[in-house]
Amino acid sequence: MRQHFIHNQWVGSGETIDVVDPSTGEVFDAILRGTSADVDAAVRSAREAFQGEFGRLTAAERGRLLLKLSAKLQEHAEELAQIEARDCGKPLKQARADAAAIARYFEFYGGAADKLMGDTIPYQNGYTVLTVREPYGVCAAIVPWNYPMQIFGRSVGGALAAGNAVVVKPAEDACLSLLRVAELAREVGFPAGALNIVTGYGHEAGAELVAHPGVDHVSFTGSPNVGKLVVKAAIENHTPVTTELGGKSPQIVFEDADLEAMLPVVVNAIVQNAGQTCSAGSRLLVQRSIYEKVIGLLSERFGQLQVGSSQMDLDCGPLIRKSQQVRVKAFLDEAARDGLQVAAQGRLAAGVPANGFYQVPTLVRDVPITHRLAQEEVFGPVIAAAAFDTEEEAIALANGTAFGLVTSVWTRDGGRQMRVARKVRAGQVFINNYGAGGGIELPFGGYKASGHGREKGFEALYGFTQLKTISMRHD
Ligand code: TXE
Repeated sequence: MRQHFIHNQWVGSGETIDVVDPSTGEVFDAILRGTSADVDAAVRSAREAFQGEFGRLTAAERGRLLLKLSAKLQEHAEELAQIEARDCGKPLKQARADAAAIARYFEFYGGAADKLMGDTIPYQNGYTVLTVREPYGVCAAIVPWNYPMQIFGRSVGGALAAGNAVVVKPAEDACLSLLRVAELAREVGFPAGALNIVTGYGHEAGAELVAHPGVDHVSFTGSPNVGKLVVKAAIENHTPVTTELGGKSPQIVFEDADLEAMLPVVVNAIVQNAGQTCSAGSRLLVQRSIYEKVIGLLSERFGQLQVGSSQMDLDCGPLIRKSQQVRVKAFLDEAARDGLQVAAQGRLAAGVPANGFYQVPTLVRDVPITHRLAQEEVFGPVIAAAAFDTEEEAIALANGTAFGLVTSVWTRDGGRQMRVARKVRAGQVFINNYGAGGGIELPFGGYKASGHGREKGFEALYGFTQLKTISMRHD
């Protein structure tokens, strides 16, 4: 049984939550079901660190600590990948990429810690005005189960680099890698309280944390509905919140696109992590003149996709839990009832454990923009394809959902690339590529219902600081 990590100690007792291997459906561990007392202890510990040893570190010293953690994470990359693969059901190669990514986040933010600067502002004669970026104090991070290590890296890495102490509430479905990361942080010398982790349910420990008056900033990654609850709870204390709430991201393919380059990228963008990716390329918009050709070529590729356990390390692993499997199936059942046609599906590999939460990759064609399959986040390996005639129509379809996280544009026409990039309402646009999950250096976040604020890249550091303007009259 795993305990909470508070003030550099393993603490807590009481009720537990089973940890299930999505590849087999078997329980293999347990975590503590965190209570309000646990959350309170973690927030107090973070406050103490911020006001004490951690808060006194210089920016360069903080940066060095993050770099040390990055090196440690690299040393333990295979161990962390194995933990993540089992806990999340990810194929090992994907978990290895996540282990490399968390180390890279700490490397990036370690290097950035002492480069976070303010401005001097020309003002009236006799004044010197400057801005300084100060940490909030105690930052809370609500981390989901789809990319525990990556999302921890981007939210906690940035928050620590900016000088905040952190309390993390990871997802009840997958958090074991993060408990190991916390232990490694202690090994490299993070002062007690700089990083705390309280495990438990979202509606219990998570809700307690975001509503805690001792929390100065919240970053939340999860579902749009819970995102709203989190914002409402935080606003009671005037606590600022950064939200990343998923998407329904389209890849737009024009008739002059390089299909050989596009096809594997489109497949990967929906199969990666079994489609449980906020930035999954879950919609495909193809110009009508090449629509049938693209559906044909993609169908061939989908037909070859194999689904298996994390250890089998195939194209696609299981979904995180039974309820997610049921949810994805319900989307597909509804599509079938509404007469939508499945163009192609992958297959379960021989020897797949019987009780895992598997869903084969599925390509659904001619999905009207009004259909739920084109509007809502399925969070499974399901891609909704549709044809368009003109550039204007492609942009209207791309913008035709509540979300606005990522869009890609596939065309060789330079003018069109930039016109479409500027007209789509999305936080990230990729031209002739798709960066689901990648690009630690690239600011990432949503327009519209996909969220508020930016994570990743240098930009994220601003979100973990508050700006103070100091105006000095000297004449
Ligand atoms: O999300 P939840 P779920 C989307 C995706 C998925 C759907 C449901 O479409 O199918 O959400 O997944 C914590 N106060 N995404 O139910 O419940 C919870 O413990 C504070 C998109 O797993 O939003 C977990 O740590 N925290 C997404 C985290 O929120 C609360 C990633 C996410 O859980 C809470 C995951 C509360 N009241 C799901 N209730 C993305 N953007 O990548 C729950 N939590």
